[in-house]
Amino acid sequence: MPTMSEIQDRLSELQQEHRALIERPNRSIERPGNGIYWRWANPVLTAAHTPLTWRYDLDPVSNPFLMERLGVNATFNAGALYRDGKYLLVVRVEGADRKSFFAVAESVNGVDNFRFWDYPIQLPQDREPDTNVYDMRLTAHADGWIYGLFCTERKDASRPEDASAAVAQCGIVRTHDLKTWERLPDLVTRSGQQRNVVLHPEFVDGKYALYTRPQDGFISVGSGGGIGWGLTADMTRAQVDAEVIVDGKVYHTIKEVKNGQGPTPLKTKQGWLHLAHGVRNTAAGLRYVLYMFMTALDKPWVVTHAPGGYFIAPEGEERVGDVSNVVFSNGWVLNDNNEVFIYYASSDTRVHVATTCIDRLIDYVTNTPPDPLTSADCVKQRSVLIAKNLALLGRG
Ligand code: M1P
Repeated sequence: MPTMSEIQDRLSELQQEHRALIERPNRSIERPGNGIYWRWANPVLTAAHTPLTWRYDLDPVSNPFLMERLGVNATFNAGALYRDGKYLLVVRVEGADRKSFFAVAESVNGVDNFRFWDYPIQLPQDREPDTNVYDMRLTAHADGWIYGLFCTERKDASRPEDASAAVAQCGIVRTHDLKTWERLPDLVTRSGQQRNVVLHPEFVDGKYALYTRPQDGFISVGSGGGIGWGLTADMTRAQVDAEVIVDGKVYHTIKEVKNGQGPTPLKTKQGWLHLAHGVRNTAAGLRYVLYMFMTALDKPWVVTHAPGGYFIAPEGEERVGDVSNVVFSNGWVLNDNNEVFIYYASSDTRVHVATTCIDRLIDYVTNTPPDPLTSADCVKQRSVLIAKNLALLGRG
């Protein structure tokens, strides 16, 4: 058996390693880069950032080997909010037992030193209990509440013989401080399954507006899919009776298989800025990338600008993880200096940040040409750019 002094040494070593990870300064990379955004070198959150008190039993009597008792597998897909000069993330934390839960981590500069609050969020279970919850989108709504919309997953009771058969729906909570949460009934729609539901921050025609993602199956969207849009009069009994598709799936594009709204859209003078994920299939499995579009200020369900291709695709270590070749974002924030912090997760494993500003994003979205949809038209599109550049360089 280890002696008390050996246990103490091991604890000090663990604490030192944890502190060094959390306090490690981050740095932006990729200059000169693509001019649209800058990635930061280190992930802002990993499983190892979770407090030791969540994972180890620190009592030398019940845990003389100071073993990890409740492991954490991953931290990813974080909702985000900027409040009182702080960057707050509601992170999807996945235990070694595969269950996800939510926990708040905060930082004063948004790029490093993220620290989890002492306890994860105790999500009220006063309605139909959830088996698994994930991917919360935070919306500071014009009604004064902060809403958290997330995926609640439960066993599909109609298929007891299939242990994997599940139903995904949109769970809803609201809060003023991210500490006390009120659980509201799940969103009711006409779709059998829903994921990636996001609340628009303003009333539209006096109603709450929701971006949805109707789907037939748990993984596959089937004949459904696309980013939908619907209205509800009341978030305490949210029900969307009619969904229109804002941004659909398109053959041979980055969103051929499925797509989904990312974080709550950002309001700009030119329109609503949207970040979304698009999914295509490959021989190596699904590939998730992020893309952007803009919708009209007075009609947030109408796309006005849609740059072609992806905005962020997995790179380097981002390409590898529990679900490889995935980037996913459900949180970004606009701070008081018009800077935008994009929190994106890679391969369902860790959270990264990329930074930019509103003006760059507006320029990117409004001036990047759309996807011409065929190889021949892509060559024509690129040739126009090349000819212009060669003329500018005196080689035209
Ligand atoms: O594994 C990739 C992502 O898959 C799902 O997203 P979607 O419903 O759009 O396919 C979610 O489970 C998400 O959490 C996950 O990151």
